[in-house]
Amino acid sequence: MTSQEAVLTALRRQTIELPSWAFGNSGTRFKVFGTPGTPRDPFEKVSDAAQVHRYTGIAPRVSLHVPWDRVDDYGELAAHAADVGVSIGMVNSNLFQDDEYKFGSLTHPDPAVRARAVAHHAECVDVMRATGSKELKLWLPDGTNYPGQDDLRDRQDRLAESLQQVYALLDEDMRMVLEYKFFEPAFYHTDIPDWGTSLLHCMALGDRANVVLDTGHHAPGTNIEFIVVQLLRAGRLGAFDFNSRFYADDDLMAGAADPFQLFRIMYEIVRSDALRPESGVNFMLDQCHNVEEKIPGQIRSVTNVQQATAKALLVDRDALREAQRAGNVLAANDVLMDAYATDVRPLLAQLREETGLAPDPMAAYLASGYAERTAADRVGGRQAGWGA
Ligand code: RM4
Ligand code: MN
Repeated sequence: MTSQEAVLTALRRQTIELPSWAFGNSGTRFKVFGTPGTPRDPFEKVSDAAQVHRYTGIAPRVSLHVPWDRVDDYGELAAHAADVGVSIGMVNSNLFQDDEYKFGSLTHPDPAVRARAVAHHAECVDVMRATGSKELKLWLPDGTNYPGQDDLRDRQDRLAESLQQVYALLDEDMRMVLEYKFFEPAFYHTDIPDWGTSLLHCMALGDRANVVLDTGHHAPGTNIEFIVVQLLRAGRLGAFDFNSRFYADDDLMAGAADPFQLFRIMYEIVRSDALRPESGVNFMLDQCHNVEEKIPGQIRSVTNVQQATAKALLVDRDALREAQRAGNVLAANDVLMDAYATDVRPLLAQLREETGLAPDPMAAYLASGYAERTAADRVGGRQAGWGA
């Protein structure tokens, strides 16, 4: 059995990055429900993210989204982050909210629109320089709704050229991560629908371009852990966007829909020794909290990922290998299921207590009075969120 100390050592080094947009109001196409105390600007989003770190101890970075997190002085935003105990993580670009992008952004038939989409990344890189961020994240909404609407192959060529221009904007110590999504907002074809397409573009770009795996961006039944294995083998897994899906891209709390899948994914991470920060995989959440409280929603998600990780670390890999070599199917399956069935909550409570944290982050946050204070303080002003 893996020693408890080895498990704790690995867990002590784990970090999870939080999305700033999880703290703003979001919703469905039908309704955005407001929440008392919702941040009114990016500074308040960062403050809320810092609460998640304060109680979990493993969420020290906040991912920004441009333009949603546009501020006059990004240095000031980074300084604020440091003041509240976190730092700025990835910078996410936005290629889906301008009228010009109706028929695509980086793939658009009109070179002027493509140039505009590339130029947006120059702004993002400036934000990275001002905040100390080292990762630029791209998710491409481009695609078509009808067969024949545009030329599929030309769009790939245009995409490759635009991506090269974006890649060229990066400083030497910066990298790019490229996300895929199988459908939506386009319904017939998507220009980066899967990990293979993302990987091909990353490989054409260079060593500093890697794939982002958003757990919500696959067809039902897809074996996501297998994709994780392939990308790790190729040294091209740049980041996760963790969330849960029941139907499509539901952006629900990580581990809520299928904690066993999350465990299987984290097992492959542990198996390939990719949990270490030096492995270059950024473990991020990409979620929104439409009906649940936002800070608690993030705390729950972080602890779900942490629990799945602890269980993955508990897998007795020697016993597993032995059973696999012997062709003992049931024994091998048992080894995994044993680890999955372990209640790791006491172990995680111990981990927190040794660093001076409360054993139960959710209870500690709820007892802190932060939600009541912000609900009283953040009155008036424009609410920041989607489209802000
Ligand atoms: C996409 C994708 C991106 C996120 C946007 C808002 O579905 O998951 O990561 O930034 O939504
Ligand atoms: Mn995502």
